[in-house]
Amino acid sequence: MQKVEHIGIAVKDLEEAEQVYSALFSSQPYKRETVASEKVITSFFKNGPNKIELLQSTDPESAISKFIEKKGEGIHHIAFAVVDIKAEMKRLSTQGFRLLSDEPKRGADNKWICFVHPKSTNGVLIELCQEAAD
Ligand code: CMX
Repeated sequence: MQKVEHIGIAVKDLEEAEQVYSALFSSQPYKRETVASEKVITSFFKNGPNKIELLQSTDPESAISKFIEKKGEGIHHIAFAVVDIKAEMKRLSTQGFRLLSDEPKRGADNKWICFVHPKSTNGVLIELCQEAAD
């Protein structure tokens, strides 16, 4: 497991949140991307070495909708870069961590991803992220 790849923030209104974070960082998002499988629209900011992902739900049954309903807007997950996601998934599941998929899934910003259930990790949803080759 390597550096923090990004921090995901659940928001109700992506356009409004983009304005807030553009003002905060004095820069515009570098990418907006819909991830149909996760039922989200994402918007990415780079601030120095740091990356922030804003997430707005596209479906009332999505993970982001449920999260906002229960906890309100805020930090939704922390993503860590990994070199070999399958090896990391195997390592973590062998240690008893609860992975949320059996195989890596395609995520936003050209990544292979896998989430670890927050009940395994002291209440924080963790994402593993491997740069996709294509
Ligand atoms: N951070 C911390 N805790 C969280 C959480 C989060 N992001 N989301 C849910 N929880 C907590 C709930 O508050 C609840 O806690 P309590 O039991 O103490 O009340 C518990 O987890 C619920 O767990 P659950 O019943 O197993 O599952 P949910 O239906 O609430 O779903 C989760 C939670 C994490 C399994 C689901 O959101 C998931 O599969 N997430 C992975 C996919 C995802 O988040 N996609 C959106 C982002 C996509 C992207 O980054 O592009």
